[in-house]
Amino acid sequence: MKRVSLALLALAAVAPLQAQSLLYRPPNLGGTWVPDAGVVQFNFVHRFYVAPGPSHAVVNFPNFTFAAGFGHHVAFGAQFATRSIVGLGNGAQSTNETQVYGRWRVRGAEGQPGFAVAVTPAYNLLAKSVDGEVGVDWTRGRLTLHGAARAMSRRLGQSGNGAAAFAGGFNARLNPYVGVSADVGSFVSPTVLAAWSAAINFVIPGSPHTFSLHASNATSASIQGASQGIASPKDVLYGFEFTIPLHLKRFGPWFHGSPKPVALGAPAGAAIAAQVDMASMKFAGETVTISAGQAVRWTNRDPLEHTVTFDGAEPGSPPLPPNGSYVHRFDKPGTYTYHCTPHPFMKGVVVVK
Ligand SMILES: [Cu+2]
Repeated sequence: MKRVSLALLALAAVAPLQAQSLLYRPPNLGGTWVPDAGVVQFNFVHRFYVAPGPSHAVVNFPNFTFAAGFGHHVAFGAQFATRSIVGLGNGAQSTNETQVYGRWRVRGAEGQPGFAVAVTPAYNLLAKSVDGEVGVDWTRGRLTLHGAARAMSRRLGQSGNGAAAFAGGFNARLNPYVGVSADVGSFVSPTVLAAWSAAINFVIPGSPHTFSLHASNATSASIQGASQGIASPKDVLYGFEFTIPLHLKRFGPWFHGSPKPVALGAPAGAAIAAQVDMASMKFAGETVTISAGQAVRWTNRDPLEHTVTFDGAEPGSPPLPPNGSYVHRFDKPGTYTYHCTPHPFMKGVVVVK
C-alpha cells in the first residue's frame, strides 16, 4: 500500500542529513542537542562487558532516549536505562532508571560556529530527584568543546542530599563523516569515580543516522548517571550509539491524505475570471460575475467529493476529488444557477454579462 511504503521509506532513512549528529556530541553529554521541530529523536545506546572466567557472560547496559522537538529550540524527552548505576546505590529499589526532561537551547545551533547554550530541567524517577543541567558548547571549524554544570536535589545513595557535578568534553571532526570525541563528568562532593567516555563517531552517508563506537564507564545517560562511573565488577564498558531522527511530516499521509491536484474541464483559451472554492460544504462566493467567453475555476478544498451541476442545460462537472479543480467557460450571457449533486444544499450562481 502506497501510504505504508512512504513510511517505510522514511524508516529506510532517505531523509537528508540534518541536526542531531554524534559528530557534535560526545557519548555522555546531552549538551545543547535539541531535535528540530516535528522530529522525534530516538537514540539507542548499548554498552556491555564480558564477564571473566568460565562463563564469559555478556552483561548489557541498554539506554534509550526519546525526545521530540517542538520548535523554538525546545524539546521534551525521556531516557530509560535498565541497569543504571543510579540504582546500585543505597536506597534504590531498582536499576531501572527513567529521567524525563525538557531542554531549551537558549542560543546557538548545532554545527554553527560560536557558542550554544541550553538549559535542561529534569526529573529522575528512580532517584526521586529534581535535576538540572546547563550545557554550553563552542564550535570552531572541526572542533566543538563542551561544558556542563549539573545540580540534583536528591543524589541517590548519598543519604538523599543534594549534589552538584561538572562535565566537559570535545568533538573533533576528521572529515564530514568521521570524528572522535571524549568526555568526563564528576560529582563535586562527595566524589566517587568520575564518568568518562571516548568514541569514534560516524555519519552514515546518504542517511540521517549517526553512529558511534565507544568505551565508557557510565551506565546511563541521565544527569546523575553521566556524573559517575562504575567501578565494579568491570571498570570499562564497550558499546555503541545509534541515532534515529523520525520526521513526523513523512508520516503525514497516515493521518491526513494530501491528494495531488486534479484539473478537469479546462477548455482551450478560457481566461479564468473567477475562482470558487468548495470548502466546508459550501461554494465560497455564492455568486460570481464574469463576461461571456470567460471561465470559472472551482476547487474542492474538502476531504470529500463535490460536483458542479447546473440547474439548466449547461454541462457540469464529474465528481471532483479532494484537491480536484474544474474549469468551465461560459459563452453566452445569462444567469447560471448550480448545485452539488451529493449535497443539494450547496448552491451557487454564475452571472455572465
Ligand atoms: Cu458536495
